[in-house]
Amino acid sequence: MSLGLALVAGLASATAEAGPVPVADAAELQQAVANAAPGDEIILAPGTYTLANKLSCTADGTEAAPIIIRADKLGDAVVEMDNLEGFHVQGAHWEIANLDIVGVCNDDSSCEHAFHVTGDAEFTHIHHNLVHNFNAHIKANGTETGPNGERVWPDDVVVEYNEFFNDAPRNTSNPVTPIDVVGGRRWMIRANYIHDHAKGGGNNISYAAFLKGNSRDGVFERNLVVCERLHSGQIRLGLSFGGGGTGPDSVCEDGSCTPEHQDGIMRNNIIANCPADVGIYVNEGQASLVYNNTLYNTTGIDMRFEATSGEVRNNLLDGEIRNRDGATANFQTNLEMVDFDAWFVAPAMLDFSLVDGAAIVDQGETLAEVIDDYCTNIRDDGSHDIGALEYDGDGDCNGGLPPEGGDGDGDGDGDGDPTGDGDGDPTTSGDGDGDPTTSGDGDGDPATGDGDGDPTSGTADETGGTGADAGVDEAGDEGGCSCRSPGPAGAGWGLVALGLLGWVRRRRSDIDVVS
Ligand SMILES: [Ca+2]
Ligand SMILES: [Ca+2]
Ligand SMILES: [Ca+2]
Repeated sequence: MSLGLALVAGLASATAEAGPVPVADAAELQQAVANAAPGDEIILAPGTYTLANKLSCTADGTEAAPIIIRADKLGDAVVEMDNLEGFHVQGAHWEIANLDIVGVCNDDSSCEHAFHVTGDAEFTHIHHNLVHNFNAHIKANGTETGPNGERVWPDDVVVEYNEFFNDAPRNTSNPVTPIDVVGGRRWMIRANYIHDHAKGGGNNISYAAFLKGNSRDGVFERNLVVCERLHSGQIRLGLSFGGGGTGPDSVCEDGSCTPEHQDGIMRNNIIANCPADVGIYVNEGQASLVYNNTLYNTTGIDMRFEATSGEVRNNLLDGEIRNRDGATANFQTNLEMVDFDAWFVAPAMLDFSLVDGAAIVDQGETLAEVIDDYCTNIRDDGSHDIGALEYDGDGDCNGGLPPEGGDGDGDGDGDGDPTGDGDGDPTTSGDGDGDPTTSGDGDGDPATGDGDGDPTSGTADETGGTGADAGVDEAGDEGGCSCRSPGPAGAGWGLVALGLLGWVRRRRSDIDVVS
């Protein structure tokens, strides 16, 4: 056999080994994950999978050959968990999609994470999943697993088109935040629907999502956050850089938790019904950009502490924007204390169709980092509008759930750099994992010992907030998940036109039938 033929044969053999891996029960799923190799596509047949143990996703996929775990469509497969965490992603290039993942623990403190993303789990892609009844649906943190035992963090993770919620406030004092990320770079949190996160125990403070731990270059865009929909009470905040702060410094990038985030952007998000606190909270967010968000029925936007700087522009809200405790962000062209009912058709139903657009249409600054809007409509009428929606006559999306579409990175500049700065360099900063301090993180995670700081972290609350002043989370680290649903718009988000409530009922109904 010639060398060429041998190579061809080798390739054919490798190809034959990769590919679809059908599974039909939890034991088969567990085995498929344990044996996973690049190119595997683990496909869950319709049914319910009750995990006896967490799934350790340790192999490395590649960009060309990721390791995929999915159902054919959302609703087919229900993954039930009665343990601390479900998918523990530690290798690179895992993609998990179309799963209904539900925590079924009797004790809320025992169902922590559907997804725990740690170490060099680069390019994890979580999309089109329905994830409910966890404390931190997605949790991410570093581990001391670098080549020389240095702490490394998951970078370039994409969480998009997922729904995260809880049926009831979590009866726990552990951190409750559906997307809880400590360290890591270039995280993209896009077009997720996060609602009804609430912490029934401890300090009663929860966030929809945060990136902290001296993480960098994070993007929140086109997410829908509804703090209170199925239930109400407690202190519920929307999106955050910094959350309630992180400690000790050894768990943060560069061995320092100040700032909590660098060079992040929040754009084109809709955040609603967080009456007890702010919709956007930046805690030690250096060079943070808060652009073109709509915040309905929240107390506003807080930029807090000396390490916080950046720009707050083109936002539309019925609360206020504040620099607190030494923050020095610039505010431009925002509309505060707005009477939404006077300008929009049915804001309480998330219908932001215009009644009177005089104050917002073409009244914003044209910002290079904001190319499209919440609906992926390119802002191309020459003058940007204020808020998450651009009323330039294109399309009929005026709120509701975030639609599928756009150019992939959402910034419309086609350079593949989700920061939208048009510099076309998505890897500018490297991952900066070189933290030589291995002094122990004191996280005391009783189950996995993986340094995620969740159940018993006792992390110091460095911000010292209380009550409605919030912005604090008493235990530090937690995370949520978001995923996307299959194929073209239709299965989930496509039902927007029927109304958000109708959509939620329909999906629940579908799932009930399957299970
Ligand atoms: Ca890394
Ligand atoms: Ca315009
Ligand atoms: Ca347009």
